[in-house]
Amino acid sequence: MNQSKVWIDEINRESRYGMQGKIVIKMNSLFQEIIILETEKYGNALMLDGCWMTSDKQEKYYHELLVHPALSSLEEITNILIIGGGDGGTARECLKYKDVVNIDLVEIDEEVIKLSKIYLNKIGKGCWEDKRLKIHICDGIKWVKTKKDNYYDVIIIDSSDPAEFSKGLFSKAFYEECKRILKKKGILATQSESPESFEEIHTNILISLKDIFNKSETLYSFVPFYPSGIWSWTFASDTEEGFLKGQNKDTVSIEQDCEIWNLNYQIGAIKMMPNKIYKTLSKKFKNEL
Ligand code: SPD
Repeated sequence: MNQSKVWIDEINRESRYGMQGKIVIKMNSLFQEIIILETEKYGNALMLDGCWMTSDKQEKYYHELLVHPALSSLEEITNILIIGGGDGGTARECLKYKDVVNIDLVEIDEEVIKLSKIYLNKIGKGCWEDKRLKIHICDGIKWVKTKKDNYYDVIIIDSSDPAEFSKGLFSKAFYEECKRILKKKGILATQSESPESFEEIHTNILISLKDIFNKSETLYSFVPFYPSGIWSWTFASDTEEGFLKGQNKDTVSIEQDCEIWNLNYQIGAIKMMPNKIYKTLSKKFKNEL
C-alpha cells in the first residue's frame, strides 16, 4: 500500500517539534508508545511516548557528545555501563575505543532494541554483532543495585525524558549508586535535558551531580529536533586527574572519525552555559564553579 505522509509532532507545552514522513511502526510496548517515522530529510526517526529520541541523520549531534568527552579522557577503559541507549548509537561510539573489553547495555524496553535493529540499523551499525556488547533487558535502577563497588570505568545514562518508569534515573539516590559502582577515576556521563525547554529538570541534574561528585562539567550543543534545539550533557567524577582532557590514545583517530565532536568543539561547548543557569548554580555553589 502506498502510504501518504503525515506530520508527527512532539508537543512541549505550547510548542511543537515535528517531522513529516511515512509511519513505519506505531505500537505500544509494555512501557511506552513507539513510533518509527520514515522521513526524507532526517531518515528514519524514533519517537517514544510522544518525544523524539533519535534519527538516522541527526543522531551524531547527540551520541558523539554523550560518549567522547568521557571516554577520550580516560587512559584505561575496560568496563562500560550504558543505561538506556536501545537504538545502539551510544554503544557504537563506545566500541570505537580499542581497549574496551565489556559494555553492559541495560535497556528496559526490549521492543526498542528489536525495532532499532531492523529500522534504525544505520545508527547501531555493527554494534549488535560486536562480542564486547552484552544486552540486558532490565530496569537500570535495579541493575546498578546489584553491581559491586568500583566496577565500571564509565557509566552512560542515555535515557529518555523523565516519565513514570524513567524518573528514577534522574534521582540523587540513583546517582549515588552510580558513584558507588564507578571506579575511583571513573566518569558518569548523562544526557541532561535542555536549559530552555526543561530548565528545572536540567538545573536539578546539575545540582545533584555537583553535590555528589568532586567534579562536574556540562556541555551545551544542538540536537535539531529536540524541544528548543539546545541540549546538554553532563559529566561527573571524583578523579583528580585530567578530567575531560582527551588523554586516551585513540582520541586523535576518533576525532577524525566524528562528524560533530572534537576536543575543540568540546572546549567551546563547555563554555556555552547560559548565564541564567550559571547564576542559579552560583547561588548554591558560590566559588566552586
Ligand atoms: N528529549 C529527548 C531526550 C532523549 C535522550 N535520549 C535519546 C536516546 C538516543 N540514544
